Parts: sequence; C-alpha cells; structure tokens
Amino acid sequence: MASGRFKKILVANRGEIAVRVISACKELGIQTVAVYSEADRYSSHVRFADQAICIGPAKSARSYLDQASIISAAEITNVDAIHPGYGFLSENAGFAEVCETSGIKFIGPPPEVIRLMGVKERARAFMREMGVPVLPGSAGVLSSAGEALEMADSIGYPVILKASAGGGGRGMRVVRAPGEISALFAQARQEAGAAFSSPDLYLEKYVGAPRHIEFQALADEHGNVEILGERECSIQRRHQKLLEESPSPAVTDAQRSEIGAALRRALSASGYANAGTVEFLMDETGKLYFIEVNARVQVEHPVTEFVTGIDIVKSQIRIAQGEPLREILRGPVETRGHAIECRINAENPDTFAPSPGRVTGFHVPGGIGIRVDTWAYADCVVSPYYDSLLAKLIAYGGDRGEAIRRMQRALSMFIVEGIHTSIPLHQRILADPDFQAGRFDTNFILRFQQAKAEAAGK
Ligand code: MV4
Repeated sequence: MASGRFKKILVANRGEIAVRVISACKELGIQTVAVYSEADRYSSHVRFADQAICIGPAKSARSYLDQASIISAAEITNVDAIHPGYGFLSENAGFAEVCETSGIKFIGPPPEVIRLMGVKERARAFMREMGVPVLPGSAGVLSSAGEALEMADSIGYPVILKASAGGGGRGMRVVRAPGEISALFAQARQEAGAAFSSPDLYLEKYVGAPRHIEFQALADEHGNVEILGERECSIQRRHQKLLEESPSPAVTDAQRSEIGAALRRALSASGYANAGTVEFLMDETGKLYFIEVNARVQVEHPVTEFVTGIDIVKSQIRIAQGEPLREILRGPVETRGHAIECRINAENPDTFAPSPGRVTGFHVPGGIGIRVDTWAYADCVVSPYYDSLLAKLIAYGGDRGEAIRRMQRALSMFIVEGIHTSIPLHQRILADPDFQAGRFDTNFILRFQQAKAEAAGK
C-alpha cells in the first residue's frame, strides 16, 4: 500500500525500542505484531504486542536479521507496515525494497535514499553541493595511496581515512605524517573490504578533539522537512554513546538556524522521507561540519521529544501513512527547556564489560520531568546475545541545571539488583565540574577513566 491508515504494524526489533514503537501504535489505535527470538520469549515487547511470532534462534543473523522470516511473519499476520526500530534491518536498503515489493510499507526513508546515505562519500558530496559545510577532503573515492598522499599534502596533516561503506567509527585510520599514508591506506582498505561490502575509502581533514552534535529531521513524503533542533552526543566511549542532551551547550542560535535551513533544503532535494539524523563534528573553534546521515530513529530521540513536545515515533508512522507534516505538527517547531538521557547499560561501570544475568530487583524512578524507556522488569533476564541497553532514563528541566539535578535525583532512586549497570558511572559524570559547565568533547570519558586509573594507582 502506498499510503492510507495502517490497521496493523509489525515491529521488527526487540528491547526498549520495540516497546517504544508498540506504545506509539497503541496511541494511534494501530494493532501490533511482535517478532522474537527463542531467547526473547519472555521479553516485554512480546507481552505488549497484540500478536507475537517466533522468528528463530537467539543469534540475530537467524532471527532479527533474517529478512525472509520477518517477511513471512508479516504476510501471515497481514500487516500493513513494518517498523524496523534502530540497528538490525533499519538501514538496509535491500530490506526496504523487499518490503515494498511484498506490498508492505517500510516505515523509513525510500530505499534509494537509504542507499545514498549509506555510501558516506556520496552523502558528503551531496551535502557539500547543497551548501552544508563539510570538512576539507577528497571529492570522492580515493583511487590509490598515491592519490591519498597528494590529497593529504594539499589539505595538511593530520587527515583521516574512512570507509565509504563504513560509519559509526569502524574502519577509520588517522594519518599524522606523509610517511604513514601508504601502510595505513592498505590497512584501511583491507579492513573495509572484510567488514563492509566495499573496500572504497575517502579522506577528510582530521579533527582531534571534536564534539559530536546531531540534528534531528522529520520529512514527509511531499517534500516538506522540519528540523527538531540538535542533540549533543559527545559523552561516549568507543563509539557507544552514554549520555545525550538537547540542546547542545555549544551550538549558537545563529548556527542552529543556518544549519537548519541548509539541512531542510538538502534533505528535501534528496527525496528524504521519515525521521533522520544528520551528524556533525564541531571543531575546537566551534565550527560545525557534516559527517554522516543516520536514516533511522535513534536511541537518543527522547531528549528531542522532551524539548519539542513532538512524538517522533508517532510522526514516523503518520509520515509513512502519507500525511503531510503540517497536519502532524500542527504549528511551528519550537523548543523549550533542556533534556538529558542516561543510557542504563547492563555492564560493569569501570571496565564496561557486559553484565548479563537475572535482574533480581528493579525499581524505576518517576515524578515530574522524568521518563524511563525500558523493556526490563523485576526478575527479567539480560541475554548475552544482544546489546546491553537495559533502560534509558530521561530528565527534563526548565534549564540545563535543573535537568542535571533532576537526573541526579532520579539516578539515586533507580534500583537495579543482580547485575552491574552504568548508573554509578552516570553519577560520576553528572557530578563532574567540566560536565556541569558544558566543557567537554568526545575524549571526555577517556580522560575520566585515565584520571580514575591514576587515582587508584596512587
Ligand atoms: C572523524 C573524527 C575526526 N575527524 N572525522 C567516528 C564515528 C564516525 N561517525 C565518525 N567518527 C569520527 N570522524 C574527522 N574528519 C573523529 C571521529 C570520532 C568520533 C566522532 C563522533 C563521536 C565519537 C568519536 C570518537 C572517535 C572518533
């Protein structure tokens, strides 16, 4: 079906995001079908959906990534649409195509736009042509180490080699001097070829201590695009975000409106539809540069929901039904106050090692300005097969200070027994004077761990 109201949606995901999508469907009066692996029989997404179908064994490759099993489940249950959540099949252009050829609406961008955004140097070239600032770098794929050397010499060192089919930080190499480039080019090419569909590389000026800032977009299927402000995502470790907030303490009003205007033009021209995130790096001088597009709903979308009052997941579904943004948003996008999200992971807060097992005690905080998105419950089991995200704790305040204090209050009232969680780490981050002053970049957690190791060594 090209558009029209959905009666039933299949949620092709698990965990907190599956519960989040089911919540949106319930509010829209849409029936839901959960799919689950043998390890997830007792998961809450299975319980909250109207119907549930087992799609295979614990291993994702044979369940949540098994396109044929998911399409079969969708056909058996006669759903109108599939919501892929994040991860798994959410940015798989081939899966989006299979959905459409099976007569099932894929709740996400059109396959050709997913494909464009997945080829990172093409997305970069496109944004650059549309007047979105990008870092100095290669115009397209590098044909040889020689071309990379020539390029790097003209831009100046350090530079970074990135996989065209990569993203999320895998397969990158920082080149600090001309002598290093041929070996690093060969390594990066080899790694990209093994890890992704293609060995293609491109090159950019390297920013050593960037902030990671992303803009949230909503686009309808009629060419209209709105930007729902930005999120600050610099508090991360090894490309796993730990804490996100909106707005960013570092983005100025002028930047917000300039970047916002350029992104509206660019996304509209690309044929983008549904929700999307545009990632930027901010350099030491405060300038923003496009790096990549995430063509899906993101883990950290709730901070944007708090400051805009817009339900991003319900918007995704209504966009996929063909509704215009004007009807969905009913007025201009305005932001107010400040929101922070802490990812509560089932992991050791010092070593970051996964901590699967049974949750023997569980109590979530509530009260004014607090939201908890979780799949967990007392006596649930955290499986070693999937990511360690147990819950997202989101705090809203009239300003950043109030959001921080509210988050600290809520963390002190969040009880998880039986496994380790990242709660103590979040308490240390929130108490840090640099964090409280908004003075940090993507190296914050590294410095934090180093300081802790030094203190322990003495
Ligand atoms: C960069 C960079 C510095 N300079 N690109 C890592 C994830 C991927 N999406 C892009 N990444 C980076 N690209 C240039 N030109 C540094 C990173 C980077 C990073 C970016 C965002 C958040 C955390 C990061 C951690 C290490 C490196």
